[in-house]
Amino acid sequence: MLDSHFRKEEFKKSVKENVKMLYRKTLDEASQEQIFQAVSLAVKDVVIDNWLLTQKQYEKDDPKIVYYLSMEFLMGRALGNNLINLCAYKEVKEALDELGLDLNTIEDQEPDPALGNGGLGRLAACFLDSLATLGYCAYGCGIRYHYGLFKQKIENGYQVEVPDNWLKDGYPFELRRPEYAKEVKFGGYVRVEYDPATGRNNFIQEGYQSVRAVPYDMPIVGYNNKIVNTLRIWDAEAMNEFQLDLFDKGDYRKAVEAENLAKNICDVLYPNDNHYAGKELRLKQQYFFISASIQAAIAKFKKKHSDIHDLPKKVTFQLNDTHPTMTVAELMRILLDEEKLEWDDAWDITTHTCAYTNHTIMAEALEKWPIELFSKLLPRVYQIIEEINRRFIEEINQKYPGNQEKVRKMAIIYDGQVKMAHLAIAGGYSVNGVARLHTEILKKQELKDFYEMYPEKFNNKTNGITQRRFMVHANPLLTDWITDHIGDKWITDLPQLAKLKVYADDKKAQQEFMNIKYQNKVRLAKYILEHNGIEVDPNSIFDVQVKRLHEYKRQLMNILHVMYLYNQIKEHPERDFYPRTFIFGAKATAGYRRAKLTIKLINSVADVINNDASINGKLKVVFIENYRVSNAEIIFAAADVSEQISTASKEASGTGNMKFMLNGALTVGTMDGANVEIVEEVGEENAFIFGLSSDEVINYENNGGYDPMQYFNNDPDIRNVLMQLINGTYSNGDFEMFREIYDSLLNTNCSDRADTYFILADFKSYADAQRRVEEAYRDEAGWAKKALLNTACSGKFSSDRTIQQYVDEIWHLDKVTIED
Ligand code: 26M
Repeated sequence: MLDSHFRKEEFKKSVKENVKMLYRKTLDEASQEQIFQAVSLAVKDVVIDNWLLTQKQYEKDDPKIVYYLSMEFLMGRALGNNLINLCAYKEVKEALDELGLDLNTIEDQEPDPALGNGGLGRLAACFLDSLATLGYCAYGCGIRYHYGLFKQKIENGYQVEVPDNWLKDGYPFELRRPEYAKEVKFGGYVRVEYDPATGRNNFIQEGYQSVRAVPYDMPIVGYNNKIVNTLRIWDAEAMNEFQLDLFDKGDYRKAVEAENLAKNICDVLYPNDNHYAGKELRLKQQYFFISASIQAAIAKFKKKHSDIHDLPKKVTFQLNDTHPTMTVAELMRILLDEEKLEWDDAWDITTHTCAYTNHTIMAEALEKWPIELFSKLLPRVYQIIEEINRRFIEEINQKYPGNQEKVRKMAIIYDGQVKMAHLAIAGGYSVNGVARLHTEILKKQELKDFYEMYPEKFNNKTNGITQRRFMVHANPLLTDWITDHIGDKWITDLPQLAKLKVYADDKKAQQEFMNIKYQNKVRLAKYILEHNGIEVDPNSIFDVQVKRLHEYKRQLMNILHVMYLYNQIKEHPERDFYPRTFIFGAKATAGYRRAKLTIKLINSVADVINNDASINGKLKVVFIENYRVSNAEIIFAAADVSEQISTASKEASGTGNMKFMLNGALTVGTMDGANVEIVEEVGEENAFIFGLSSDEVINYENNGGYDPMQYFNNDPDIRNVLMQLINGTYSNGDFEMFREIYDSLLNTNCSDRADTYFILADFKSYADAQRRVEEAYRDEAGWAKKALLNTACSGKFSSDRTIQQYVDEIWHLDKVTIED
């Protein structure tokens, strides 16, 4: 299906016209950035037609809507992806060629909209792609951060954070919608007033400050189906009329306060990943976008429906982790105070409309807000949560009479804190984990009491990724190869990749497959040379770990193993060692000292190893600066080995693991998160599994008995590597530089248990898995087969499958098709 706007001549004309109208320039005078704007505008023109068509169809069909509420949407660049989903990429590339322009260069002008940290935000973006592609009516709701996740620079081996001013040149794929602005109220107090007409109390918030929430809409283009959904991100502005009014009354101070409150709400995305910090501004951000989103959703519902009791039939609010849990209380507030419903009625509606996804079992990620902060900022919402809590405790007491322990563990408000996860579970009809193992751990451990009380709420939805971005856009060579062999249905039906299995032993197919991998490695090598100034050999094994830097993800174990290999090569220069390039990419939260020191360690080890001519280039270490969605696409396509080495039980799912597998990389991994299901699909013989099981880890954690010092005492290889952290090997003789890391593994001076993430326990079995990698890689045909099978068996991990399961088992949405 080729849209008429993409007939080449018309498209070329439109680009030229746009350059003229926007910049008063001819093509040859325009900068690449200006050409990007002009091309994007030409594409937006087509997208908007389909956007209008889609909204008309929704208007007509009145399907049930899911609102995917998320503090983060890690969208990545839109231009290339939109062209892919419009099935116009090749035509547009050719048209631009004819104008003497290069589409890749133009795509590179687009800032990466980085409105997310990592897995959770990228998952939200994949889900929006799948929802549009499958034809479901969905809105993403979030925040229009003026600064996305920081850009990472590496200076002297250290991470330096640089602000990401992504809106600076104007973003072509957003549309300001001031006509849908909403008022959001903060602070003040609640006045209770008896209403003789209804015989009930009215609760009136007074003395508050208001912020105007203004939505910006971004189009979400479905694949080849004319559907365009909406990502609605809210920006904060001062309430102008209100402000003028205050000026008239001479209350200048209040006017300025209102202005200031609005000013900073949407300034910046908090760069924490899997860590809760308890900042007031973060709470403001949460209520700001939730209140605006829920108000807008209710207003939309009421346009078509007169009975608010029908809300659960027409709307689901999916909470992406606990960050949007305010939804439960805000919906209650609207139903009680504005719709004037009775409590039980309102609660019934709320608990049939909200659903919660849990993304982590890391204790430090759990949101617990101090009640003092909460009640001051959101007095009416807090009052409602208190009543929810009172009734919830009543329910606990009924179920477990006299069991104070249950109340202590499950209450929504306890120890002076509001526990957001408890509110999300009590206030919704579904609780899901993001991989089978993760959901089982939730049921058996972290949320055991809640599972006992509400077993029917719990379900699993194993994560997925969109093949449109992570194969069709990221890996055009493999895309064409696959389509040549099995047709193109896999683009919307990934399990069709299984048809490739018949080629696993086919010599020609193997060669072609590995040749494409080689070309993608050349592309990455070029990127690394341009961006890092390091030359890497595309014939070496590309062994890649890219993800946020966190202790539980164990980048430290990876680099310690590199240090170990280096020692081995130096000690046994005669031994055959298959050349390997270890590639890292990771951002660390600004305040996370140990994570930042790990980045420094990786870069220091890289410096020493890459400059040691005596090892003949057998080993290279590269830290790719500023890992993000756009360079991820190049990295996944080029990987031979995928490092998924979290401490078992800690990684809820992982989604990078799936992107590697799809692109034919083999997993070195623990039995954690979705790795378990990856191995189940591809077969244990086509992956390299090692390490403690989640049961073993949990057992140590619950019962003690882990002693990392034993490994240090009894294993000279481990001891050597650890000593090199404190003898200056990688720090120009500075003994102190990496001592904190050394201490974290063996000591004792640290607040937590030594080696919290069982690096020493798993080290030898990791090294052994890596030996098996090398051996397997030497068998060229054998490796090609394994790589091909990884791609062929990755069908389960499409977000299309995940979304269909959300639809069938949680949301129950109606499928929509666009009538032409
Ligand atoms: C919390 C409080 C204040 C500021 C930021 C946060 C916060 C932000 C992001 C907390 C957690 C955040 O993300 C967690 C995350 O990305 N979890 C990952 O979710 C993926 C998708 O389900 C899983 O695949 C990963 O295993 C999981 O770590």
